[in-house]
Amino acid sequence: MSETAPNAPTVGIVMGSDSDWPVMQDAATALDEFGISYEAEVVSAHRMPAEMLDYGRQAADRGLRVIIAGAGGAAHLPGMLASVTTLPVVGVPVPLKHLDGMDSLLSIVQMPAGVPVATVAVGASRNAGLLAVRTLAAQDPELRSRMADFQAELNNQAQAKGERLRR
Ligand code: RP5
Repeated sequence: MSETAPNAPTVGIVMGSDSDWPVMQDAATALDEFGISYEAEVVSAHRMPAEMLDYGRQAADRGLRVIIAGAGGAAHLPGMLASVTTLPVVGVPVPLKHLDGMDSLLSIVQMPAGVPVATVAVGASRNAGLLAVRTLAAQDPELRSRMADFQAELNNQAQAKGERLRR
């Protein structure tokens, strides 16, 4: 059995390159809003394969509970991590200069049966962060209550927009 450090992060945000950070930082912002601890790392599937496999294999024992993985182009990082960890992996297709992120999306979403990656929309790393919060909230009533408040606020904002249109 392994020991988890008391201040170990709960969510791992990983990406194929530091050039993905402008997209991936919205996941970190969402986690910050809910007070969830996280780490952010570059772990390239293609340029750092050994480190990437180590990261996935050690993630659960280090105390991580969800991995958010973003990559662009031939975006194999989320799927490869999912193949070596039992943790839920949320995949973020990062759009690059060509193909509008369709290459990233298809690389991440088309996983073989048995190895799931929860794929969000192209560039939608905020939703990846919120999905990580929901995953943690399933076993945390206080966090679930804060997610309910967040959703109620979304509802209020949508209603207010509708009212402005009707005026
Ligand atoms: C992918 O290649 C990375 O996830 C990134 O989206 C893309 C380009 O990386 P850089 O050439 O900017 O480092 O593996």
